[in-house]
Amino acid sequence: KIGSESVDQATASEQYQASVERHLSNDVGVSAENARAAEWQRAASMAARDKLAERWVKTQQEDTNNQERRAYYLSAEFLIGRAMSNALAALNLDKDFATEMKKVGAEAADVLESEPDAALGNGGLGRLAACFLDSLATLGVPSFGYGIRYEFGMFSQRIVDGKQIETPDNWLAFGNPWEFPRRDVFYPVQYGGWVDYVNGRPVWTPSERILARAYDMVIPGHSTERVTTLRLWKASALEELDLAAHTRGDYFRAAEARSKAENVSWVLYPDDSTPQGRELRLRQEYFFVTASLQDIVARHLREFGTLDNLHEKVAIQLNDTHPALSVPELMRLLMDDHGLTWEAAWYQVSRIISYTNHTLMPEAIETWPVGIMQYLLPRHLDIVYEINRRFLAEVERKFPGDKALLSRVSLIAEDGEKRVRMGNLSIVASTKVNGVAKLHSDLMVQTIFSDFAKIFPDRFTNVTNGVTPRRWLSQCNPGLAKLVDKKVKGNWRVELDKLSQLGKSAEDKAFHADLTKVKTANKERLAAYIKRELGITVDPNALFDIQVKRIHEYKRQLLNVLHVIQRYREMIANPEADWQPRVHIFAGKAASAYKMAKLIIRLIHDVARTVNNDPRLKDRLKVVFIPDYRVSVAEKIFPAADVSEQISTAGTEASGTGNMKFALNGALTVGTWDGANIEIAENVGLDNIFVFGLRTEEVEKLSQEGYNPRAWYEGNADLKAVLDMIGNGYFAPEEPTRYQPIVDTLLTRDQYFLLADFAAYVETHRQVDVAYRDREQWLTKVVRNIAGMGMFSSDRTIGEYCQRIWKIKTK
Ligand code: DL6
Repeated sequence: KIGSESVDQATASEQYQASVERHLSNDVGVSAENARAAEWQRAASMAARDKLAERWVKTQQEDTNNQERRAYYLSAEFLIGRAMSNALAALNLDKDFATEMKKVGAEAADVLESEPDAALGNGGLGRLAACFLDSLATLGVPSFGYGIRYEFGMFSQRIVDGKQIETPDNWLAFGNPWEFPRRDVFYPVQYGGWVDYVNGRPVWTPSERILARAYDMVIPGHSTERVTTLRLWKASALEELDLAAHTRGDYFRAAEARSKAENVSWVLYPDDSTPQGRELRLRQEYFFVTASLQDIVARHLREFGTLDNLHEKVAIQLNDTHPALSVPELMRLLMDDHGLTWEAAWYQVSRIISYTNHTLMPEAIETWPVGIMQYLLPRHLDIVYEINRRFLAEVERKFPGDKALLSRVSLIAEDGEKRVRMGNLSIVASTKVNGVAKLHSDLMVQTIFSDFAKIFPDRFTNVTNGVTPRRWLSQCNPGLAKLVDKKVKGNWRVELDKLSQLGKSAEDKAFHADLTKVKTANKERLAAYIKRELGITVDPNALFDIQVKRIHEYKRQLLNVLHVIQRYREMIANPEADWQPRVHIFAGKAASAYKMAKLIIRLIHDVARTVNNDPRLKDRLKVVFIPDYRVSVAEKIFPAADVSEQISTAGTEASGTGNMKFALNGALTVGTWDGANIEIAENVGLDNIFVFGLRTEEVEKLSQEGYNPRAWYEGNADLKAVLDMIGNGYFAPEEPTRYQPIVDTLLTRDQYFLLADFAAYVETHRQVDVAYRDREQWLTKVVRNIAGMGMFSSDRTIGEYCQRIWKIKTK
């Protein structure tokens, strides 16, 4: 049998190699002699895609035959990154690809690098959705992801004179070899108009109609032939051309419908955490919700011929509130299009939908002005009002006379401009509502949703996030993966718990030496990238301290900068001391309208300029901002880190997932008692992580007592000196007041308690330096980190969703 498998494998290799060459000549249209890296990339992707297509057909057939419940993951964002390495690994074709590239004289690494990232997301929430797809496929869960095929994804970030410049991300410029346009799958999407009541039945007469067209990406599972589907919707006009207008010579009018329609899926909104409330955004949300729901209902009717059992066969997960219009839309489809009564429709909807919350910040939870809803989705607004009427009546029965409670939980906010509260709408209709880390889920029921937790005590739960170990260890860090292969029995790539076996090698010096080699090679790779991109030389033997994530005040990149400046002061005061050489690396994008975040980026650059060019430091302190942070850059950064910065104010970061990727790649965390840092600490052991700063209760207490940041400034000479340097223009002599807004904010408000946490943070970094010098001790901690990361696989996370929320069996 083994013999025949290897024969099969040999045939598969030859077939793949032949297929790459065929695609190169037949689809890309160049000869092997003339092909450039990007052309090989397209040919190799198409050859892999053919294999995925076979798996897709087989998976669909199995799911149709088995008639099990399917999970549908609705998300406005899927931050997938590159597809090629992952597909090759899943198809077991990675070696064949390398062989083929060698044979034809192409550089495999250049070919992989030429693939653009699919950046259809902002940050954490979108990347989580991508990890979930990988796990849904790997666990063989009957499932679909649904989202928007944005023509332009997350903007590219360039830095000019230390300032962020956004440029459009034209990721489809050369086509997308991974997608399958489904020309026969399209649905109408309607907006506007009015609602009449004919014989008591509502009839919606929309004023605009466009189409949603399906484009599928096949997401392969690992160690299985199962796949899942990411179905993305592209907006198009019902009629692309107004021929009458064209004949009249009115060419603008002739094309107008088309461009107006296509606008809907044109650009991803680049706001992380702070919704903008623009009408086009609401159009986008409704667009992908209605297309996805129509698709789900149509599939169900094809397979079962009735809607009676829809709730038994369909589970829909709302990735935050962006798809919350699913609630009124599914009600509308069931009642208006399929004739169910309100009660029958609600029975179904409330058993189908569940909602994941990703943020505690009240300003980040979406609300839509009733006026815009009335104008764009009048029928849905009626349905929301009716859900609200029935829900408030139920609350009144449970808690009679509590008018304040009614106004707090109402789906409509009435203070000021009337608005629909999308969080409340999602909760009222959901089977389960979950947070994304233990602390976050606890705080969710104690703070923003405490009233709902009283009304629906069994509805709230926690499912801690996870990341896929395929992309975030096996593929991005092949050196470490190889070492793990040697030490760990069993397939850790799909059973990450097995990493705990590394615990017994925690003090093994030979293993430490191997780990050091791998880490150094990864740091050299990143150093070379930094040199190439920025012309800055960094020493791979220095400690690499890294903070990469969206730039946001609550994530406190600024606290990191304050520490760097303090270190700089100490070093120039005592240049001969035996300072631990360090490289402080930052990366991340700021929302285009977020002024303070952009100013922080600029400050990082000005500090870098000053520090990197100060000869007194003798290159022992370097500061680097890596531009255009994205998935493919992250894959180079995580494996190279010694220290992972996870320093949000306690109680503000829902979970974090970068924290998991760093630890999995052997970095030690410097972190606050926030989000999933707490569970990481529980799993790797408190001796192997550097926790500092105020806890959530302490932040709360300080805030209640009246936090006075200026007193902290006056009370700490170092802190005062650091802020004075920033305020006096030390880092921007050409414009000394450049950073006054930062200093003013910190001294008057300091909403995120940087000044209160400064001393503890600086002290923790002193301990890090000491710990880093004791190489064997440090490496023991590194091993214990990797060994403790088993639970942070997205396979575990998806397993929990299946078991506790969707009621879907996994193998
Ligand atoms: O759950 C994924 C991710 C968390 O790890 C982050 O802590 C959280 O900030 C992020 N939230 C968002 C924005 N949310 N909204 N709306 O990306 O989710």
